[in-house]
Amino acid sequence: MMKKTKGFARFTLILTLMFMLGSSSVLADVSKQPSLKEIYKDYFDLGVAVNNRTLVTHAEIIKHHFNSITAENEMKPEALQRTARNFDFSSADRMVEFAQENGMKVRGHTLVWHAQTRDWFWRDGRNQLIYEKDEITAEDRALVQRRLEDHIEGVMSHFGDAVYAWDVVNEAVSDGGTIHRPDSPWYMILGDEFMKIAFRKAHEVNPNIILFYNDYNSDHGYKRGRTLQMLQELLDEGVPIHGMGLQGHWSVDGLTIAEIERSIRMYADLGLEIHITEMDVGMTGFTEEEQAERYRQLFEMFKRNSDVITSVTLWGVSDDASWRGDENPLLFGRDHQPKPAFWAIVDTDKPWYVNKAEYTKAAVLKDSTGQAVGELMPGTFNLADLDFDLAEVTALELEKGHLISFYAEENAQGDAVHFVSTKDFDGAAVAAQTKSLVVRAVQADNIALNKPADANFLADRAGRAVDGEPVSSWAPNAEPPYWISIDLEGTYLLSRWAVRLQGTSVLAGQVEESPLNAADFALQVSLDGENWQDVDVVEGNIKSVYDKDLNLVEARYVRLYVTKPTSLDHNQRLGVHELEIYGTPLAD
Ligand code: 9MR
Repeated sequence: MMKKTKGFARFTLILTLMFMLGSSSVLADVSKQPSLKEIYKDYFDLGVAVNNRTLVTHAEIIKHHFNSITAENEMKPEALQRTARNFDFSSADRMVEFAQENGMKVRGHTLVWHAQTRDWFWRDGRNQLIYEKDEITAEDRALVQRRLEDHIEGVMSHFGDAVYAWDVVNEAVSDGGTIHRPDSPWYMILGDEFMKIAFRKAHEVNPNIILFYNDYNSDHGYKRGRTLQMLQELLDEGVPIHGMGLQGHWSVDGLTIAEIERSIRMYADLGLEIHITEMDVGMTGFTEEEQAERYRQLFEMFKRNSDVITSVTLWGVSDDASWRGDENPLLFGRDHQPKPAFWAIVDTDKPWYVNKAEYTKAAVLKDSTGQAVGELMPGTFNLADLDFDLAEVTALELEKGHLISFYAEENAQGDAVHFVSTKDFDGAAVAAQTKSLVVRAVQADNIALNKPADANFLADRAGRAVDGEPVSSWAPNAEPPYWISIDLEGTYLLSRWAVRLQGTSVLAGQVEESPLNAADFALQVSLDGENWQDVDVVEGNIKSVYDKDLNLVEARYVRLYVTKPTSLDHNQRLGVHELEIYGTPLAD
């Protein structure tokens, strides 16, 4: 046996430390995450802005999830040509090399901008800033035009086809009343010619490259009209512009999805290809879940418009490496782990937590010491095949929106008992009576929608309470009790119910509280349509919407049973505009 020396001990210690770091580090986890570029490959390229630091610190995430990169700063004029004719491509080349080694595309950002551009571009032979001169001469203009063209030529010929698309001009449209941003030295010196010069030169240097105009807030009404007008005029003159870059610095609130979508279609109607070039979604004042929902809706909309959107680039990898870091706007958190926003775009048809559970875990089972003895993904398992003993389990921790069902027979057959998270679970008793279990997401749809409905008054109008139409209602006008029942046409495990009462109607003023609602009522459930059991009893309600989570309960039929409307004396009228039931179908 090898004798342990001091050196050997240190070596094993380092190995152990490396192993510990390795096992908990991002590197170890990233490959298990669903790859975003794979998920979106039939829709558009998925890009990310990188910088010298993140190219190293976030390399695994970048490679796994993205198939396009943009240099956050390293291809801007001040980075490539800090002083006249002294091109420095070192950082930019490293990025192109990284992209090529990993089969990624490179978007170039940006050739012509008023910012991050050294002012030597705009100084005359006497070192005077030309745009500050009282009179700008033809000679001054020629000088600046030459520098502009030389920069474009130098940069584009250096990268050749390795940079497949360029933001030729960035942020030229004004935030005020004029079309052109008045404080841009390019505009001050060359007038609106500078756009034409830039695009024509870029196209001349390399006709293979797709050329973009890129800007922020171009989807906002205040800026959109002017931007469309400017682009239309340039296109009418035959200026080679191929694409519109919408930066996409959004927030959880702000523009509606419909408004952003309308803008995308308007730019596309000019015949332009659309790139979302600098996407992030600031979440100040909102939760990570609300941010996730906004990301989900945006990506759902991008997919709908993938006939014109060919690339979506996130402006940074994780919140600690974002220009708006205090707004935590990206898909990965400060710990470089996926946020709810990441999980939300993995599958835009499902809630983020369902996607997350499918790739991580949906349930943790713990013993009396608080130790996790088992972890389960969504799925069906026979107890005999589990690698832990259910009898030892005394607590269940389900991921948000999930439940666990134990069945009397193998393969989820026979009678079942159902649980959500609980600290008080008798694993021994459950194990003695069951042979299989199912872990699944609670369904998020309203299962009462358009199902057969019946009532003790105005039965022919009962369907109006389950038609998904908020204006129509079932409105009995007689002596209570009133009831309306729904046949769910299958057995479900109910987890939530909601009723939208008279106060939600336009006539009642769509008020939060109203004397025209229901005061005393109950939700009842039944398996046979004859024997009913109260599962939620409410007294003295005045709210127009009652929405409540339920203790899991099995039902085929549900009934709203109203014993007292809140309505005024002499008017017993009650309006049920919508009765909603949420639940998960159970295998028979
Ligand atoms: O993310 C970039 C940040 O690191 C720079 O400090 C900043 C300087 O202007 O530019 C940021 O990127 C901008 C992009 O080039 C153009 N659109 C707005 C972006 C955010 O400011």
